[in-house]
Amino acid sequence: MKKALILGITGQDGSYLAELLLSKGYEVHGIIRKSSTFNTLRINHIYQDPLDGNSKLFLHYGDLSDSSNLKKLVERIKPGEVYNLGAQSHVKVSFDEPEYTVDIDALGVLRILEAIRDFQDKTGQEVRFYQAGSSEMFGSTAPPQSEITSFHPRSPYACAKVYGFHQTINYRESYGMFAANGILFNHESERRGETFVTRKITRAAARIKLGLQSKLYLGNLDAKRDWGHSEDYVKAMWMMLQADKPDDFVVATGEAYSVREFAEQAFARLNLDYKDFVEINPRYFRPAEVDFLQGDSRKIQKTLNWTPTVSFDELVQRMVDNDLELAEQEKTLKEAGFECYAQIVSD
Ligand code: NAP
Ligand code: G4F
Repeated sequence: MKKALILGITGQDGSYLAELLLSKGYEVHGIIRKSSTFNTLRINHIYQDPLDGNSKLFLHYGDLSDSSNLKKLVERIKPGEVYNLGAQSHVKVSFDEPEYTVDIDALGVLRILEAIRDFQDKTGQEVRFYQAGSSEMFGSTAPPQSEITSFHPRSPYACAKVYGFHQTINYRESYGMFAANGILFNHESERRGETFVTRKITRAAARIKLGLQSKLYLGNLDAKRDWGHSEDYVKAMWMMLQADKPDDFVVATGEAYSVREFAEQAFARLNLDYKDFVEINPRYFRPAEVDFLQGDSRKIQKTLNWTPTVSFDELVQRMVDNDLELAEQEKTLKEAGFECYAQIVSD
């Protein structure tokens, strides 16, 4: 039986990847962080207490800042594939917490690579490694961006991801490791974190529709992104580790839309005009913006036969419909006297 270890299993991509690997018969191990509240919401539906039966999903406490524990976990689990999706993944937050972001998103990659190298040296067993690189690495370089486009990172997050990208290649070239980078463009879903712009918009549009919220405050509406669906993108990660040789691939739809267009379409799905509800607030501007990301994914389409299946229209529809359902539940609970979803800051 194939065995995989996922760092970042509680995140959007980690949860879809865990589902995909379980459906392919893998034994899946995930690293979770100790938290004072439950942080396994996205994987509760696939988790079964190993004490209760025949579980194929195992969770372990760990953190990308803790190299000794990462080494122990790799030695104990003996995975054939490791997917590093763990990160402080919010670009704006990386300006507020640059040192922490670089520790986890850059040095964290080095720590897990070292843990794998040690294990391979000791056992001779191959461990295939996937590193979650980002289109943010292109920063201000003009679109369309492909594997041969140069990087010009514009945030602590993007600088850290560039480090992780090059270190992954360095371990491939220096030690012959099967180490692959995905350069993934923005991908969203019904499970997207609520502080990323797409989910912030779809949640707000649904809550506004039901009278639970009156305004939506956003930053730069003119930024353009190439948005796909996370379920398609985790398939690309898996394909990269099944390839004959390790390589780096851009994963993107090839189509770009502005934040304004996303908002327009999301509100329109609910028969609302975004202009009546969206206000610009400088709080959500970034010290440096990435204006235009649009990927050229012909390499992975040709080499690994990957294609995106969810269009922009379908993505917006699925996210809005999901958030309308959540807003309906919230409204019902509120009317029954329960306060179920506090509206706190959202970057
Ligand atoms: P996400 O939802 O923010 O999930 C991030 C995951 O990393 C969570 O499981 C989080 O755990 C975990 N994590 C955070 N800090 C950690 C630490 N110190 N040690 C170990 N784990 C830690 O992100 P995502 O959208 O799924 O993205 C997955 C990866 O792809 C990230 O590396 C991201 O930077 C990268 N990426 C994402 C996109 C995109 O558009 N989604 C595009 C390109 C690249 P908690 O749940 O405990 O916070
Ligand atoms: O949704 P965002 O926060 O995503 P961003 O910065 O593109 O980063 C995401 O995609 C990257 C891949 O390119 C990942 F590597 C990264 O981990 C993350 O998943 O912002 C998208 C755009 C930006 O231009 C931002 O300035 O939306 C603009 N925006 C406008 N108002 C806003 C807001 N973004 C957020 N988060 N909140 C706003 O109120």
